Amino acid sequence: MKPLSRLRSVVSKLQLELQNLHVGRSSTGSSFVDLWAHSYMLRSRITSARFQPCAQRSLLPSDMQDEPPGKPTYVASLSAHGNPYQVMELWQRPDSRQKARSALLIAKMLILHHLGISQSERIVWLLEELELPYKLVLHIRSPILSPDSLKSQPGNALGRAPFFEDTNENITLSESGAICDYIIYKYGDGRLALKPSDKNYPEYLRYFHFANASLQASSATNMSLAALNLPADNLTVQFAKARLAANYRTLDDRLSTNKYLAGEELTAADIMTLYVTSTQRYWGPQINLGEYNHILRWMKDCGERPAYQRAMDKGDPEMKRLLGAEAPDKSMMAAGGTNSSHWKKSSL
Ligand SMILES: N[C@@H](CCC(=O)N[C@@H](CS)C(=O)NCC(=O)O)C(=O)O
Repeated sequence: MKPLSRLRSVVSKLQLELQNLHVGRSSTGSSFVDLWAHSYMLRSRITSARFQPCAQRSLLPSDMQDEPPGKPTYVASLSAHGNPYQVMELWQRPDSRQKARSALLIAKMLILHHLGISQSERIVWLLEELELPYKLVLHIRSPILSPDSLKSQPGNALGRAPFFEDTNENITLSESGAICDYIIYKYGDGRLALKPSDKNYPEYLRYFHFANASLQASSATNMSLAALNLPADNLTVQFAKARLAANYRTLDDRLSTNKYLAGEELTAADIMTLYVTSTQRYWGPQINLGEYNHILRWMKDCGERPAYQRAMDKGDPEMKRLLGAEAPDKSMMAAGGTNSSHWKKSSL
C-alpha cells in the first residue's frame, strides 16, 4: 500500500479528520502503524490532525534534540475536545519507536511541579526512567516550606510537592505513590512495577509502600524530635531512634541479597525509597549510613543510572547529592533553608 492510501486507511479507522497532509514528506509504513497504535487510545477525543516536519526541535524530548538534523521527524498537531496540543511522531529510528509512541500521546500534557530538595525528585526520576516527555515546573522553597507559586496551583489542596497535572484528562494529583502508579499504568505500560504474576510482586508492593509508610514516616518523626533538642534519655526520642534503626536494618538486609528492592531490576519501589536515604538527610535525621554497606552499594547503583542523573540535573542542579555515608552536619531548618548555601554543591 502506498503511503497516502495507508495513511488514509489508518485515519478512517480512527475517524480522524485530516485537515492538511504533507504526503511528499511523509513517512514509512511502520510509522503509520505507530500512529495508529497511539491514536487508538485517544480516538474518541481527536477531532483533527495536521502533520508537518518538525521545525522546532525544542519540541522533541531532550535526548532526541541532539540527533543530526535531516532525520524525518514530524510533528502532528492534534485537536482534542477543541484543545489543540502538539505531539511528536514519526521518529524513524527503530530503537526510538517506543519514545516516539509515548511522545505522540503525551508531549506537553504531563506537568510535574517539583519543589527543590524534596520528595518530588522521585517523580522526576520516574519520568526520566520511563523516558516520557513532560513539562517540569521548578519551585524554590520559601525558604523552608512551599512558595506561593506551588501552594496556589489549582487542586493542590495541601500545597505540597510532588504535584502533578495530566492536562489531557483534566486531572491533578498529589502523593508520590499515587503519582507513580498513575504514570506507570496510564503512560508507562506498567514498566517499573511488577505484575501480580511475578514471584517478587509481594516484595515489590511491600517496599513501594514501606518507603512512605514506614521509612519516611519514621524519618520525619526523628527530624521533628531532633528540632526539639530533648535529652537523649527521653523515652520518645529513644523509641523513635530505635524504630528508625530497625527500618534501616530491614532495608540493608533486603539489599544484601537483592540488587534492587524488588529483585534484579530497578522498580518504583527503589524510586520511592532513595529520596529518604539520600536527600531527606538534609532535613533530618542526619544519620551516617556507614554501618549500612548494602544500602550504600544500592545508593551508588541508583546514583549511577543515567536517568537518575538527568533527573537530578534537571530538578536540583545546584544541590549536592547525598549518596554516600556522610550526612550534613546540621539540618536545613537549622541552616535557614534555601537561604543558606548549606545544600549547594560548592559549599560542602
Ligand atoms: N506524602 C507526600 C508528602 C509530600 C510532602 O510533604 N512534600 C514536602 C516536600 S518533601 C513539601 O511539599 N513540603 C513543603 C511544605 O510542606 O510546605 C508525598 O509522598 O508526596
